[in-house]
Amino acid sequence: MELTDEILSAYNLRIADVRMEPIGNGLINATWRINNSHNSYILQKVNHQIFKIPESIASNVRIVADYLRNNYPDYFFISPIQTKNGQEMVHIDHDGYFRLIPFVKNSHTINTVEMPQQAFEAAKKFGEFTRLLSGFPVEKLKITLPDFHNLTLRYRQFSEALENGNKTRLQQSKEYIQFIKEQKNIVDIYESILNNPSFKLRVTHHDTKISNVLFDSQNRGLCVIDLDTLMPGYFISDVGDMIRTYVSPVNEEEKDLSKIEIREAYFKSIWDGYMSEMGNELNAEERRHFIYAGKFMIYMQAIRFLTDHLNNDTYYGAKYEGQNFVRAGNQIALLQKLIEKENTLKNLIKK
Ligand code: GN1
Ligand code: MG
Repeated sequence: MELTDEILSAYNLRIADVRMEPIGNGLINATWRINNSHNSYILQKVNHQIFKIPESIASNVRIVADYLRNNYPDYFFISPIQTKNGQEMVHIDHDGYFRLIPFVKNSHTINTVEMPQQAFEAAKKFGEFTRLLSGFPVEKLKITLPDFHNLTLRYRQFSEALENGNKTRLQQSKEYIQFIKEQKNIVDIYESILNNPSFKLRVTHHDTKISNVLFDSQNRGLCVIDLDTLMPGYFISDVGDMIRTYVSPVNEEEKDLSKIEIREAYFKSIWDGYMSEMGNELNAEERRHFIYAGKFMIYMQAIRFLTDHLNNDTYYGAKYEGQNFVRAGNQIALLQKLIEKENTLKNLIKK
């Protein structure tokens, strides 16, 4: 992307004074680090093909920031920098929506979890975030992505792709399709959760991967970032994505499935970190679904990647032929390994 003065001048910055480099590895938004001689910033272009109303993200962040500032003034929370006209974003015609965020000094992000301590810290940060917002009126949050973690709908989209998808790819994906159909009980349990009054709608991050936590130089968690999908939700979304992305030493792009592993110590650290904050919030019925959370998110991600592959990569795109097929196979292997270890994991978190 070309950085234009139209974007920067909204923040009283000038293109001639800054250096810019792309950072991050998100699949949806694009991110750059911008430096001038005094300061460092993060610039993000919000993908408005996906987030159709970017203003609703800005609104959510604003009301949550206000609540946290009023109730927990010491809590470290990063909001976008306002433009000189007091706006949270800049809209450039025919280009899109941009936001500027201050870069937190001495912070860094990581892309893979290499120590259980990192899993603990991240889980604690996400748990703390939900806990501090337990008194926040969750219905005030705007829905930035309708049906984002609606597994019933994801399964329906998968079924539609089985009818209308790319014929060659359907043929090639037979085994994966079969596996997904066999695990349909994961959808049934999700539907029972929707009807279970013990499950509470909470302020949910919905994208708890490790690169959405800032760490300090001692590997302590500083704060959570990327609030695009901040919406009312169930704890299984946040805990599930942590299990999905912290427990295996390799991520969803890995082609060598033998490298996928369920690292028990990392799973235990997610439990310890999350429960250190949410222990008094989650009831027995919710806790009973802690491992299910992992199954729910891994299964949903396998479905989403495979559906996209069958639909010719229209959502995630593909950097090489078959990338979403690889990702789906990776997530299926991860789910299989999680199911194999379920009893061992249960014993780890038994009180
Ligand atoms: C997308 O853009 P990113 O990487 O933060 C996706 C998540 C998936 C993830 C898989 C809005 O997140 O739901 O889990 O890719 N976000 C959206 O890597 O679809
Ligand atoms: Mg994200």
